[in-house]
Amino acid sequence: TDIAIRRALLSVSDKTGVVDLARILAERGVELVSTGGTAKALREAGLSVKDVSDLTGFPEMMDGRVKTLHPMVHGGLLAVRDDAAHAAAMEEHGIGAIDLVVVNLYPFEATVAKGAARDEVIENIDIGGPSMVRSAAKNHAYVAIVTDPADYALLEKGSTTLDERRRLAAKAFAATAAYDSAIAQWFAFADQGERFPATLPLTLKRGQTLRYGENPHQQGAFYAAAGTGATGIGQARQLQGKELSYNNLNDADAALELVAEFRDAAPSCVIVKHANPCGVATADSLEAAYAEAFACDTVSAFGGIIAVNRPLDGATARAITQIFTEVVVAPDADEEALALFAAKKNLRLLLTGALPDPRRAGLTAKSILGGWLVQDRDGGMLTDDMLKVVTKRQPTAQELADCRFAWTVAKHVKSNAIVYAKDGATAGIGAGQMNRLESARIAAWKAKDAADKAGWGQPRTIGSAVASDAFFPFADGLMAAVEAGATAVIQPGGSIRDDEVIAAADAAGLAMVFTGIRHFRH
Ligand code: 93A
Repeated sequence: TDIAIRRALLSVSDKTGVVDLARILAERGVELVSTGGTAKALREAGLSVKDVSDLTGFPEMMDGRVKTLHPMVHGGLLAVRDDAAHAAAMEEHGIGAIDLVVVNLYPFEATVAKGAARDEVIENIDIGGPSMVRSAAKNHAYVAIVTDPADYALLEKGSTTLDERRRLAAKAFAATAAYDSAIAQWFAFADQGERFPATLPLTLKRGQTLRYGENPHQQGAFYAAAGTGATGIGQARQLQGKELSYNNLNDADAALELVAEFRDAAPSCVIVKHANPCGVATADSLEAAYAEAFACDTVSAFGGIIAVNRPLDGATARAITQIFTEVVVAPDADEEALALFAAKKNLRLLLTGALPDPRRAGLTAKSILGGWLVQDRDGGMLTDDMLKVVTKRQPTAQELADCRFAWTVAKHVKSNAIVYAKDGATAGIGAGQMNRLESARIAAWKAKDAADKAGWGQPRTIGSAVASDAFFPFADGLMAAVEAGATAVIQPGGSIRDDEVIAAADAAGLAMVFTGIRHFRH
């Protein structure tokens, strides 16, 4: 089952490493056949190579659209060598066997990425290349197909094993599938402007393999969405610390998405635990923002994930390193911060560069039995014109600012979400409860607990604004917030009992604004 390489067809757009490979093959007595540009590169390196056009008896034509699409090529690739009829056909038509194909394709994705015009994009759809890849891969019993320069090394021995050819074929079909899905993605989204095409041509490329999944008995890996230009955790640079775990990535993503909402705001800090924020604050300095975020829930912050919206400075890094933190996510970090973190070997530091645009378009997906639920990412943003004061009392400027802040945080809290905030910092966060009243109570209880621990005398929910990710179906949740000391409320509105809820708010002297949109997050 070992096949000696006698004749190789090399046709590559990316010529990296091809001359070295060809030289080694030539030294082993392999006959080289190439398409125009590749043949030229090999000749310039002093190698002797046959043109595909000599093989086919046709010149490369139509701007290179037709080069290798010919029975002299595909017969040599597809023939079953020990089938008598195939052998006879080869004999009759003078078709020579090809034992190795080295191909990489027209750079379709790179052409799209550089913003090329439609014609240039279309011209970069490779037809002949994928055809050869598929012919060779189908006939891997006899033919080796190499699509990745990383595999050039295994050809140096001048022959391939069946095991190698099978592995190469699997890789080759994955490569053409990914190539075609990039093309289909461009047609669907860029050319046709579809948002939810009938077939979702998604290619996911394995990034890092993870030590395990959500639990140690599950395996896991990170797959990057190819061709989407994703700017997420997948592209962040890890500077130090142990390998990121599945949960680290999930939490770091939650922290990054939330802190990105504060991209253009004052210095801000987010502390996430189990994909929910447990403290968020904006302040005059990053150090102060961290201190305020930490104060919201000093217990949960232990082993948490921290994200900030400014380059980390020494003072903030010093404060962060006082307790155990799993991951720190920041756009950048200064020398002093880096030195302080370097002393904490277990702390994983991720530098993201510019934070992603919270309004950017994109799809999110979640697997359910038998398929995936796909939706636009929640890019919903509050604008002034959306806010409607529904109570007799208007919110003060500070209440309104706290309402907006609490609302932004609530968007990133698992439903039911209730967030109390005061002076640009969360005071209490209630997440993931099956009813809104419980979330309101838990958030208030947590705020009281934080106040007791810090010796503040009274919880920060006194005089706070409270945000609810969806409408209050009854007045009871609102009343829990009143009991906690909230004086302003922001919520979507839209309950059939809105009148009841507004009346309760008025009776308690609250200022309440409706947003008209909600932010479920399950
Ligand atoms: O335009 S094509 O789709 N028509 C073909 O027949 C064909 N055969 C090989 N493109 C074709 N190729 C591609 O040409 C290969 O996939 C490779 O990317 C490129 C190499 O061309 P050259 O050797 O001229 O640089």
